[in-house]
Amino acid sequence: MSKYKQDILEYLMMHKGNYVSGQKLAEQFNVSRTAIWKAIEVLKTQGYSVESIKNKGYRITSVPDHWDSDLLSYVLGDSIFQKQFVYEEVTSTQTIAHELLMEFDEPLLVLSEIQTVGRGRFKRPWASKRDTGLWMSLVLHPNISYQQIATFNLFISIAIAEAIKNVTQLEPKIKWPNDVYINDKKVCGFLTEINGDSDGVHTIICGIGININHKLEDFDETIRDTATSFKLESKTDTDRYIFIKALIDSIEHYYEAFLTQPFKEIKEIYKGYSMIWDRTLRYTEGNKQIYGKAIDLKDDGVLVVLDDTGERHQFISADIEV
Ligand code: BT5
Repeated sequence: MSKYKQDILEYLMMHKGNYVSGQKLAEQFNVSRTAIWKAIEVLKTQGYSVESIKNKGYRITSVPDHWDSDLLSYVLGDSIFQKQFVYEEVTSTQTIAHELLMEFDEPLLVLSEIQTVGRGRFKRPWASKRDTGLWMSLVLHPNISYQQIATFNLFISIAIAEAIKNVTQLEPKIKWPNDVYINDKKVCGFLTEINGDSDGVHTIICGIGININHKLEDFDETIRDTATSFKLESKTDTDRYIFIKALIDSIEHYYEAFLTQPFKEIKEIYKGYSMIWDRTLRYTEGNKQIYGKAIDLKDDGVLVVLDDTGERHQFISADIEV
């Protein structure tokens, strides 16, 4: 049933706006009209609105707003992420991705409606409310040196910021090394984990969390003043399928750039999105904490910060307090 459903769904989506007769669908997929009717009923139970008019046929009028694996596969088309895993609920898509990568050699996309133990860097919690955001992990197999991985986050953060800007028309800003903000509030955090051996990095597991349709009360008190969502900033709902399509396209583009170009080629684009220049901010890395201004981002991704006394500091990853 699932295969029919996916085929029928794809066909109806391709002809969205038009009616397609049951007879036509039956011929197309070489099944009975009853089988078509049953598949349409399944689509309806999964949140699709399908109009059916006598002598005209079927027409999709709206799609579900929850993650549906068939619709996702249709929307992402011939993306490099052909292996997609969609869950209702997981502890963390990052944990699932680590398990799945043992079984598959190709790029993987792991998505869940809710995470019960979503995590940020250094095991900090990541709030992942149901039906509101995008909680996703991507598995990639780059075959690169340990040195090269240092700039991966820089490419990915541009990919995320650009997708947000294109879909929402908002002004996302990158907070080095792994956050995206809108109007000084955090809308996205991502983390990059790697597997490698003595030859270099062979697997990247990149977990991305983006707040999309959250209302203020969807954030608990601990982050209500510091977090934001597309909805809170634009006062309108964003179609998560349109956004994920834009995001994956953008990530594929910048991942290709990461593999083929040095960071300096896109450094000016990065700086244009960056929110940390010309501001005195608090930088914390391990036990080290300073107040200073970022003055340079080197080609290898190292951030150079000048403190109040004029001393230079270099960071490869730090928490920055805005
Ligand atoms: C991050 O960590 O920002 C990386 C978050 C990565 C989340 C994704 S979701 C899919 C995948 N599966 C996972 O389990 N994780 C990844 P960090 O820089 O450590 O920031 C964590 C801090 O952000 C927390 O301590 C909170 O202060 C804040 N925070 C937590 N949830 C948030 C949210 N939904 N929106 C904004 N801020 C949040």
